Amino acid sequence: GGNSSSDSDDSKATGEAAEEASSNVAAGDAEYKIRASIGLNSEHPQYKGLLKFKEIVEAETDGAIAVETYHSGQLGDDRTAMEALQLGSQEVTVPSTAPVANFIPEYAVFDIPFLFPNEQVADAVLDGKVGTKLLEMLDEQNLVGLAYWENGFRDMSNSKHPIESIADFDGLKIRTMENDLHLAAFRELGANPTPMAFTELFTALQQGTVDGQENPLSTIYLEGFHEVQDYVSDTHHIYTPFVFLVSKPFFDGLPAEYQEIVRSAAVEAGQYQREINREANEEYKQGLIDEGVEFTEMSEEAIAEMRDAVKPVVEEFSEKIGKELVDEIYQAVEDAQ
Ligand code: TK8
Repeated sequence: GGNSSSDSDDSKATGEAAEEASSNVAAGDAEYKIRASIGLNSEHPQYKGLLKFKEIVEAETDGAIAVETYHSGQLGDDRTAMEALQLGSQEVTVPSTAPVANFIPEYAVFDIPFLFPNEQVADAVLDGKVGTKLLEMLDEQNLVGLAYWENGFRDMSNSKHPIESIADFDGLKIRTMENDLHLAAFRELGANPTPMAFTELFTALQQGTVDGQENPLSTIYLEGFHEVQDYVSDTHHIYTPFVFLVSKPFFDGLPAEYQEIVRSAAVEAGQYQREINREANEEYKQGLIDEGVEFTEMSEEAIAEMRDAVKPVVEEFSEKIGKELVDEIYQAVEDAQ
């Protein structure tokens, strides 16, 4: 209670869910509090997207929903945050889709190497039928999926030598996300992959527990990985979406009007986040070069070689994902071009 726009207080939530939520609020006028966390730091477009979400939700609910934002895995890594949402002890997180495959095997469909030729096709598929279907699957995991944001095309970094062709992966210790398809694909390329939460990655690179990792240039640059990595190659081997998740127990307890505000804010903030994420890619590349990184542009032949090498992995995982869904996403990719 005690909201500044008290004339609309009556239309706001009443009942048990509201009381429970507002009892979490130590101070301030909000009836509901959303704790929203991400894994990347406050420099990253992902955090700017989260701030946009906060701005929209707080404005459109006249402050009845307060959004607290946390970056850098302050509330835990992707998997931990998802589990907190399932339990209802946190309200929002925006993980990469790759670790979601540990909860819902179908999510590995986004991990198929070289699936999306560009961001526009990714948008069309994610915002279309296939993406929507995958969002709906979250329900069975006590999660509500509202939108896809963008992590982006993943590139290689390492401390040993330039990666110019598949032979350069040989024996390299690579950190991957906690995702079986990623692990299998890097094994197939000849690397020695090990799964790890993002929150542990910088230290692992610094201490040499792993030689390298793969992430979009935005992350490599903005997280300062160039301080501990000398070589970057633009392999673009996998496109990783972010998925905007809400705790289902929390979402179900919101009045319909607020559910709609939260839903459209997640979408609108996502459009903004995709835009700023794409804008700065050249800047990140130049930034890395200025910091002394040796940047390798992969040849078409080398990419074709990588694509061929991981084909057996795609075959193997098509069974686990479901052949129908795999066919469906390939069709959607084709239709979007
Ligand atoms: C951040 C992660 C990260 C992902 C990874 O929470 O783990 O490498 O690319 O961005 O989602």
